[in-house]
Amino acid sequence: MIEYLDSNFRIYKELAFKSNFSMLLKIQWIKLLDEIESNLTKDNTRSLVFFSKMHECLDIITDFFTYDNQGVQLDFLCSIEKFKQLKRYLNYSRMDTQNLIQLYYQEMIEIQNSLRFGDYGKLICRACYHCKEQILAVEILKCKNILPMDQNGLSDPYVEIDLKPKFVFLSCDKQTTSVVKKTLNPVYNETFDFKINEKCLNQTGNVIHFTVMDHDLMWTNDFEGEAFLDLSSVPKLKGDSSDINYKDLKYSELLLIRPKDFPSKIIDVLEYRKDQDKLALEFLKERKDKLYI
Ligand SMILES: [Ca+2]
Repeated sequence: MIEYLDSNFRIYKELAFKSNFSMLLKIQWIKLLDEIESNLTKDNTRSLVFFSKMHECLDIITDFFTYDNQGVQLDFLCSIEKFKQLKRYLNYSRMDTQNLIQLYYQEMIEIQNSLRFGDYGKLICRACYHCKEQILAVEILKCKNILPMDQNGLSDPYVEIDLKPKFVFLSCDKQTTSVVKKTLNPVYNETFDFKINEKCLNQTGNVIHFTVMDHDLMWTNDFEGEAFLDLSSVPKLKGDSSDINYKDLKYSELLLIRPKDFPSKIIDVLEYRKDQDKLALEFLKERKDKLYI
């Protein structure tokens, strides 16, 4: 392909004015990105080797188009949104599954922090870490303005609290608040302890995962929304837990989100791996119920 482009561009270069030639290169660049993207999404059975080759291919084409600064400016090539997306996607495809999963939770935290308004209500909670006892304490205060899930225009909400990624917190089980019946503004005032090592608080991509559900007696419980709290933002308390004045600890107001509103390329990459990769499969299984609601 490079040979083809080279010989054709040589002809154009001789015939066209410099500005026209540069315009032609830019148009061709965007067309090529379309072509690469359509190849990536055509088939579900792409292997890691395939992704790696596509990444190499993108690098070679980038070099060709910039041509030692005599072609299109690298800044222009890199400024195209499709190029950024492709590059990110192909970078993901070269990362190992554990890193990808941690990056996914990091993405969720970034989304969470960037939002000013939400459609699914909010969760008010706070957390702190007791260094001496190695206990993470998570307090669920209340939810506000969640969506009605039942025919009476209300819900029976409860909150699941879990630490993610699962492979980091293997010995921590999910914990659950009580169900508050027939309300869109449930108050819980419940605290949950998790025994974890302090170093888990320093690793990016480690999060507290909150899932708000509507309890149903007859049917499957409904997903209201979820929220994430970065473990590295949790204050570390040095004294004994009995000495601590909890009034000084601030509450966080977390907007509930639904992952279908923020499709992630990381999910696509893990989908390709799931048949050979148990970790990817388990992660997707756990996320699956929420991804498309
Ligand atoms: Ca219900």
